[in-house]
Amino acid sequence: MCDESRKHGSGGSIRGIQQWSFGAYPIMIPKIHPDEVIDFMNIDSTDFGSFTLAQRIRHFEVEGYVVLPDMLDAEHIARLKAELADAPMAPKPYSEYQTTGAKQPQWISRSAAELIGHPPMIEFFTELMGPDIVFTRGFFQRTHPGSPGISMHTDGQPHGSSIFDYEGSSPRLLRVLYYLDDLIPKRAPFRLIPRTHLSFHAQASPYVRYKSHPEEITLCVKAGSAVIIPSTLFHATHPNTDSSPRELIQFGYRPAWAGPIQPMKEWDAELVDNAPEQAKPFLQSLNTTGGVWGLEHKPKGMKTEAQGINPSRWSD
Ligand SMILES: O=C(O)CCC(=O)C(=O)O
Ligand SMILES: [Fe+2]
Repeated sequence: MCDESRKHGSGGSIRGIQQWSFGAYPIMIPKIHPDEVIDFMNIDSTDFGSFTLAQRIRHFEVEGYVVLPDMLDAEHIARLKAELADAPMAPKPYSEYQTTGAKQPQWISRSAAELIGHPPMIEFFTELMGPDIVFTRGFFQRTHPGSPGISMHTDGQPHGSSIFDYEGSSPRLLRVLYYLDDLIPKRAPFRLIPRTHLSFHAQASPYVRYKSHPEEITLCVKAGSAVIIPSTLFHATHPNTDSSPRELIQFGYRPAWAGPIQPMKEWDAELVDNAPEQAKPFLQSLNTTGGVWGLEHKPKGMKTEAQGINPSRWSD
């Protein structure tokens, strides 16, 4: 799956700074600190393009990730990039080369807002989670040359946390990562530890972080691919040692019943009113929940079937 054929100029190294040139313009690539280097990659070679719906659901639920290739075509990627080109960006505390949009991308770019209800993704989500789905958060990230990798982490903590707020407390939450550039081995490819979302072991505490893990794998997906993970899966990135940045739009979704443990600040009503029609069904209250305290032992109208929990849902 990895494509190393795109080369960007020619390179050399001066005092820890990698120098690349595009014609007459030299580009300095800051060297990655030795502590930040992960010196191995187990590149995943799964042929996700051939997957049936049942295989996609099984891979997501059991392995803890699935790739949906070709979710965005070249024109769509170019439009998203153009609309987000001037988005105000803020650096992460650990590196000025890792930047994230100061505002959520759907409130800056109409195309990013439409992407919330992207029909092929919603078709898959409806099979995975049922039809009542809440969009929880959008992120836009630009990972510049010289950025160290992201440490192994989960995107949710069941009691809430300073990084993910109460969004991450939802008992079912997923992230979809739309990559706007090819993830080649040098350009901050995605890392993950399969099946960690299933572990009952204390080492799977979502409050713990790891630098790396011997059984982690690396995904080198094409631009326009979407990677989908449960919030409780351990995942990370490699550094960007390429000469060009890589951009990512990340969205959070959950089934409507799986609300957060504490109230969250609602969306600005005006932003929701002005959102594209295809996004609106997912821009529900962030406090939508099926949580009830007073349960009955034998409520009226109990059903006798439910396809979404069929053990056979992983077979066609
Ligand atoms: O940049 C990536 O590919 C992953 C980003 C990520 O995991 C995060 O922002 O929580
Ligand atoms: Fe993450």
